[in-house]
Amino acid sequence: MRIYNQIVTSSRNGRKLLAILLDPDKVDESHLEPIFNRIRNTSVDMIFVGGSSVQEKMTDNLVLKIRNYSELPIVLFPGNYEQISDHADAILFLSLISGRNPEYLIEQQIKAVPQLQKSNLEVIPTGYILIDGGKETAVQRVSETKPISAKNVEEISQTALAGMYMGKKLIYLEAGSGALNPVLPEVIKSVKETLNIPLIVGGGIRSKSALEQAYENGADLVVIGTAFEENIEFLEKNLNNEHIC
Ligand code: 1GP
Repeated sequence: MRIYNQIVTSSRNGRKLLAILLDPDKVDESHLEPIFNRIRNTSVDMIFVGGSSVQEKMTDNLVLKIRNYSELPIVLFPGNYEQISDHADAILFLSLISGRNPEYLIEQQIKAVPQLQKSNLEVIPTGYILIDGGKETAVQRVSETKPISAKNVEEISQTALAGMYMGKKLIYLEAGSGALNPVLPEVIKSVKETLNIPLIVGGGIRSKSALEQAYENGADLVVIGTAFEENIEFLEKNLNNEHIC
């Protein structure tokens, strides 16, 4: 449990983690070299790879290419069971616990088993909670589930706690890729107070202040995709070489 232990240890020590999300469907491979030249100068801790609609083999292909440029841990953040690459280090074994679609609560997970059994991937059980980020996002469209209302702190906290009681090792609060509004600080704070497992927050984080706000309110790991996709200078402009809060 190398990656999970890193997250837990960092969480206990108050060292905040940052992951960059690369979507195989969106990343132009010819940009990988400049992307990783940028990432190398920042305090990014891991690379997440995944997307809502990615064709088979594209994930494996991207993971292998990333290996040419970076030694950072690669964590799969799959939209479905076809996005599993044995060449990554770990997989967030997601269950969309905000939704009520059995396909994303258990079916996809069962379909993933044959490949996981053959791989050495570190499997990290993760409760994935979709929260309204102000517009319909790909997760909502693909999973055909509704997000929880952004201000419904009670339902979000109870869902997170139910996830922990079910044995999830991480909770991921997701406003959706490209969300107009990131997860509210009071939601992050309330969820963090109820959990004794690490908390991931992502979706719509596009500024240094949004990043710091997420950390200050209890996010242990923040995931940034769109802001970096749109401007690979985002990290250098918004991070010093340190993001401990
Ligand atoms: C999406 O949480 C991630 O699943 C990242 O979202 O693309 O909005 O940064 P953004």
